Amino acid sequence: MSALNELLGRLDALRRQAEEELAKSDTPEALEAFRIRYLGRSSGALTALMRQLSDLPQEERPAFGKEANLCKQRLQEAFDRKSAAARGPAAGTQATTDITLPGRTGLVGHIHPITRALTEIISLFMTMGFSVTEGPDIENDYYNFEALNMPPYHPARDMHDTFYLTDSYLLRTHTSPVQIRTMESQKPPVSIIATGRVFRRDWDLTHTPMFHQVEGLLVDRGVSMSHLKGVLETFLKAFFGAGTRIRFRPSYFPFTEPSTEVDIGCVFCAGAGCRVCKKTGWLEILGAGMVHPNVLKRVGYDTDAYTGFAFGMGIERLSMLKYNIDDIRLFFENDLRFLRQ
Ligand code: 2NL
Repeated sequence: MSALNELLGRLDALRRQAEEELAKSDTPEALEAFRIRYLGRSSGALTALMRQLSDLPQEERPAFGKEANLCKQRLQEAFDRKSAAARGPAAGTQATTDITLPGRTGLVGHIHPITRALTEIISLFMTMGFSVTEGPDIENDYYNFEALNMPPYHPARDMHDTFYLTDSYLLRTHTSPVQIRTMESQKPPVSIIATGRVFRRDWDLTHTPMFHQVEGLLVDRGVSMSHLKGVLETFLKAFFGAGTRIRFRPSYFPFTEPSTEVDIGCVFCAGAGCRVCKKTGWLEILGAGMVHPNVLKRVGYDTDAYTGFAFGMGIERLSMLKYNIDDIRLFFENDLRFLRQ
């Protein structure tokens, strides 16, 4: 074997040995020992082998020198990679992920409190057999007023309360038109709730020009006020808690007769009297009544055979009472501090 081949063989053996040992060197101490043993400038094994260059004939020296340098360079690179990894990701290059940094959490979205209340209300009434209906925001005078027993001179039509778009079109002031349209197209029995946006010219602590309403309607043979009471009590106890106290006060709406307003025991002071219930211990929560015969007649229902009850409530108000929100305007400002809570 030539002297060159002999040296190249030893170089190859040394490279294998070094690679094996580097693979096993996992601590900073082991890596430093590896560096001194193989790559050290004065006493390293590679340096020692390279010194043997002088034993070779002149013409064979460049070939061995080239191989030896390449080997040293490779080992050095492998060593550098390994030590960077061993010193921890933070000590690595910019491309290395530092798993010791605190994680960046994504922003979690929230269901808007109106949507939350609406979803729960819908699901409670569906449990009781009601279907959910919707209709257009823009209505005409007939469906918003006339069909609901509010003739042209009725004060609720006042420009101060209603957004008129033209002489004949307006933004609906309640979701009742949806129920009128349903009754026009469907024979009794009817049991529906209508949900959606409604519009009134109001803007203060407890009123916004747009708010959300849920109205309910049930028409069948033999429907009475006690059915209305049963449905509303079931709903209110499920929504506000089984211990909720409920009272029915006589009231007036043009589209129901008799009419009632329903209160629940104040959720803030449990009836003791506070700022929210104005020291009465009660909170007004919805309006209801037996559908006025004029309304049933106009949609072509036989009022000798059928009676019905109806009710309406503002979702903002229910949501405020349930989630303890004290200003209705918070719903519509989309302040993230509010929405995140
Ligand atoms: C309230 C009161 C109410 C109705 C809505 C209704 C609908 C038809 C016929 C008869 Cl189609 N009545 N709806 C009845 C009583 C009260 O709403 O305070 N709403 C926020």
